[in-house]
Amino acid sequence: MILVKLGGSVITDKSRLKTFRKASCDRLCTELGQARKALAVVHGAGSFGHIEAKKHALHKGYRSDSQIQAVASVQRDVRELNLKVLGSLLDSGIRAVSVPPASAGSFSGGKLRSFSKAPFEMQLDLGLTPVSFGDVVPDRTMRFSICSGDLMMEALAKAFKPKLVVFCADVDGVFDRDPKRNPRAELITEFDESSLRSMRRTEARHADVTGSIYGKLERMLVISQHCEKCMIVNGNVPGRLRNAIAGKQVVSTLVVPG
Ligand code: IP8
Repeated sequence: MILVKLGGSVITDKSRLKTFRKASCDRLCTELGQARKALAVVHGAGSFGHIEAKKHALHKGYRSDSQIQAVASVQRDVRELNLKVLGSLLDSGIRAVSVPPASAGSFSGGKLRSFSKAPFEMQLDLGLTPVSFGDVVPDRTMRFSICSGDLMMEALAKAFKPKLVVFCADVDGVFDRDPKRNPRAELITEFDESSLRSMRRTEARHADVTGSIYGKLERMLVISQHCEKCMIVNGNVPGRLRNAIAGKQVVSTLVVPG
């Protein structure tokens, strides 16, 4: 099985509320459609989730009744994005079905406490492609919390041990410095525990509601222990995802355990 995350920064414009990047999403789904392999897809929330979730501090859990309207509207908004992604996948010939995180997992303290692979397995057995996403979820101690798409990626990787895990980002991979600010930034082609240790912890103010780059990379290192190959590719460059799935050499960061 191949597990793919379509990053929120690729399929949406993260700076403009609820702005879907349809052309990018359609192209990535066309590339996925050419894979002809069992597939599970997870997508981020991008500007359909992060902007409003941050404004109402939904990642901090229940603070006051004033947040409740936002719990409902952010849930609706990420489902709106999910429907758009399903549309792109179906148009590419992929028989995609939606599996929201709370239908497979239960959460407390912002963490996934139990996960049932059955809702995904049943769809895969039918030849369908399950599609999950970052969402606002019920939480036993916080009353509600945010489940990131990356958390679902980790749960799915542990449950299904995929051959290949691909994260589609809006950059070529992990760099030694911020490539958007520093033109001399160099791509790290192989990222492991020691690369993580030598990285400065990203400051909290650079983090979105599901955490910093540092935390995301920590999670990818865990994922890399449960699959044959885990990589980050630039989803904005046509052909990268297709070639990565075909096993061809592509510009990327390979995330390796140990
Ligand atoms: O974009 C975030 O999921 P992510 C989910 O995968 C919400 O980190 C609702 C902001």
